[in-house]
Amino acid sequence: MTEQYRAMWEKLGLDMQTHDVLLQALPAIYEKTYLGQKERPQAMGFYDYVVSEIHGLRIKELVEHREKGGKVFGAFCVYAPEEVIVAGGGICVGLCAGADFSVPAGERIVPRNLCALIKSAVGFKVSGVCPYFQVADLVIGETTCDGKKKTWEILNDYIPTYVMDLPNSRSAADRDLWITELKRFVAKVEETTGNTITPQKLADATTLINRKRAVLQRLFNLRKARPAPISGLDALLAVQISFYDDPARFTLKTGELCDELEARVKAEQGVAPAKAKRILYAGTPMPIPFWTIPSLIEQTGAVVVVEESCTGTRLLAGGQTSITDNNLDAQLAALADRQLQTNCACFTPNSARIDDILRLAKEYQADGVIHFSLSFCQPYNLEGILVRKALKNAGIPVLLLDGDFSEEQAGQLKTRIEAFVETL
Ligand code: BJ8
Repeated sequence: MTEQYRAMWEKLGLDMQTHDVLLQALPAIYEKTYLGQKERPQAMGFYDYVVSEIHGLRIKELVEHREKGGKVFGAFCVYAPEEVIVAGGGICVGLCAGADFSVPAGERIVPRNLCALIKSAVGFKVSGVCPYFQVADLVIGETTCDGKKKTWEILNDYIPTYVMDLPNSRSAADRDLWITELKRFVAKVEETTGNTITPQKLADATTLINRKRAVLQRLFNLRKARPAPISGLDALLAVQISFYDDPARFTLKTGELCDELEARVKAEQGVAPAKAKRILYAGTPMPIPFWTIPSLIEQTGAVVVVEESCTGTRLLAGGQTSITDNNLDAQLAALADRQLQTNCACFTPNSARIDDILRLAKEYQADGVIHFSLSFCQPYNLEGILVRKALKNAGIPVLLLDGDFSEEQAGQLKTRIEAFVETL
């Protein structure tokens, strides 16, 4: 893909030399992690193609959108409301934040004792190797953990960054605050795009995003089957791509994947034997291309059957956003009510997350839970202690891990994961 897109990347101001190094490394990692898997669903070919074109075709689409006067919004959190962006005629993309490659550049700007996700994201922007950052008109930050909320002030020197004030608990006053924030965001999107967000436009956008959410929920429901019809690695990839791809296309192609998985479930065909150990992943999100944890788990012969994370069930929390009537305020309230069911560890108390993990362990027949938190992520590392206590009380085996995106860490995690799976 390199030659075909070179002029576009140069125009976007990418650091071509460093970008070439990244592009050379990615195919080998992908091949090693993904293409050797056994019994892969045929429909995964679509996601393989999307990854092979991740800096190509999708970026071209975003550039073309901008050439027609459209705007691109970059986001880092499931609390950034894609529905509002789409209603304003914008495109929302998840920004790159899951590679060790960009961490050293990030560490030159922000302290080393921040989680790898933040350092990777900052590194991608300052080193000019992420075309998504280059094509974005505005970054949406949010006040979740301390690391993120202070990083936005620094990132704003490199790219315009708008911050949404997410409350850290869920009282009636907090709900009001978040609804106010959504209204403020509507005004920001209107100012950025020059388009007015009408109730009808928001209803249409909500319908589109609801469809994407519904197909992802269908994918997760199919993973409850035994034997598991899809690997944790492949399911994670589909979710990661949902943050980048065109929502309508993604919904269509993921529907095709689900059709295939449904046939597999009927035929009792799986990616691993029915007796393979089933693992629930809980913890911090796994942004593309961070595939280490499911890869290590599945190398042991176990299967990841569900992820309690924002690249998993937390993304789908609250189900469908109801489109109450043709009234903007009511729709924003419905959006807030749906979003506030996402149990991010930045909330306190956050016992609903623990209830969720217990429920998911049962529904997906998990033999054990691996809770992974990025190092220096205080919310998830601390909440992991409460998760472990609750799971132990329920008699569910649990392993608490923390780490980063590096190869060295992967070696240590491998030993601990292997030992845990063996005990199940
Ligand atoms: S709603 S989980 S996507 S904030 S890993 S940057 S918390 S120090 S990512 Fe998240 Fe939204 Fe919450 Fe979900 Fe901070 Fe922890 Fe780093 Fe994190």
